Amino acid sequence: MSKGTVKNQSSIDDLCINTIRTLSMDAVQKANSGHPGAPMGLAPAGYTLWTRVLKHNPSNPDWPDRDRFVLSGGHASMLLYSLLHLTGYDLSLEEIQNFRQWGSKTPGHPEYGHTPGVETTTGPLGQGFANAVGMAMAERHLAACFNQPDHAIVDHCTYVMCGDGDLMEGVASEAASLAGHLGLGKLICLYDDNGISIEGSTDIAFTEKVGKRFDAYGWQVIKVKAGSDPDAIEKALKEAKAEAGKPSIIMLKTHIAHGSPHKQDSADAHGSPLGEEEIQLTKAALGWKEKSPFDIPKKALDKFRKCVKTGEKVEAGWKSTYQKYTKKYPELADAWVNALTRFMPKGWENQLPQFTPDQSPGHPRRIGQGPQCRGGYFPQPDGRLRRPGAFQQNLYRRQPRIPKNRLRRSQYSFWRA
Ligand SMILES: Cc1ncc(C[n+]2csc(CCOP(=O)(O)OP(=O)(O)O)c2C)c(N)n1
Ligand SMILES: [Mg+2]
Repeated sequence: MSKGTVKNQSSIDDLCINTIRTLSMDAVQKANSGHPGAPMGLAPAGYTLWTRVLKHNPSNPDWPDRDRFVLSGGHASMLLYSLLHLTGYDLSLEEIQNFRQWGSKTPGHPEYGHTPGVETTTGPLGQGFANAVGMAMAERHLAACFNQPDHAIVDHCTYVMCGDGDLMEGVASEAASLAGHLGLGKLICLYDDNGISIEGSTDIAFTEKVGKRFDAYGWQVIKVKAGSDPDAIEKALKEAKAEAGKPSIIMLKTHIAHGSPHKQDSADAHGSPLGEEEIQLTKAALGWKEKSPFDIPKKALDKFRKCVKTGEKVEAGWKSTYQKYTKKYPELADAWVNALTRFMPKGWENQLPQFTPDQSPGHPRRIGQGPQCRGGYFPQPDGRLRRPGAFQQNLYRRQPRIPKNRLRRSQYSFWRA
């Protein structure tokens, strides 16, 4: 083993973490294709987030006020599939065994709308990170439009896991800059700072100071040296959640292919199966007792599945708030349903401004008038409802530009582009 230490499974936490690792290496091995290293290194972070912090209900992946989880490095998909199966989403063990097979629910990279619980399609590095920024913006916007002082029906965090490859991409930089500008305190990034990328050490092509860059963007930067320790990860997550005015990046020092005697900390584990022999050696090093591939210890499954009951309870709490909200604010509640179901009232298109080719110049500003003319009730960032009318021609423009970091009654400035 090159660096790092392997902690034998002495506790239920270790048993659960190793369950993610073994499922990931077994699935990649069976498919003879895939990326085992990142899921093995990120298993402690995934386990800690999903079982201790994430607000989710495996029985209802579409519950509107769930926390969002985005796996930006889609190549680490077996981490996500393991978590979905283990915590009780509608993703069977058979689907895990069919990883990367035609028609399965477990494609090489996660696909939105295909696998229950996958929040967005990821694979092109950096894109998931940017999507997460968009989700956090959406959360703030919805909260500003719909929450009332006595009833907060929108109050969730967005978590994104990303790797070196994501942070090399320009799209992630642009999105991170915007998130910092807007002070998106409910956006939390877990960065897999494993020092390895597809071609080898990050020394080859990625030596910038990531922490300093994010600090300059206006993010809270939290460094966790013990990136495989669930308690250290949980502490960092709590610190991140406590910072309401800035997004947070948690830089986790991890080991790609954690536990593998010959592949840990090596790019060999990035995108190839470990090999049958190495898997046996790794399982022995982890203190894994199960005999066959894909075996899941009952104790570990029981622990993970507690998420089902907890999730149902948390959603039930939200539902009771929502019911009170619908009674007290029936019009807003209607608008909320319309927004969620993307319902456009009949005849909305009649309110679009008309342009003819001779109108010059084809100024891009005119394009902005389109979405401003949506018919029907239009929820405003100040929580009031307005009916369509002449004023809508300049709906957004008439909104005051309220400074960043104001969670209520805030309005984004879309004039950045
Ligand atoms: C935009 C884009 N460029 C290239 C790739 C191909 N690719 C997939 S994973 C990867 C390396 C990612 O490195 P890292 O995030 O460090 O993952 P790790 O090796 O630590 O698992 C690359 C270049 C991609 N998926 N998307
Ligand atoms: Mg890496």
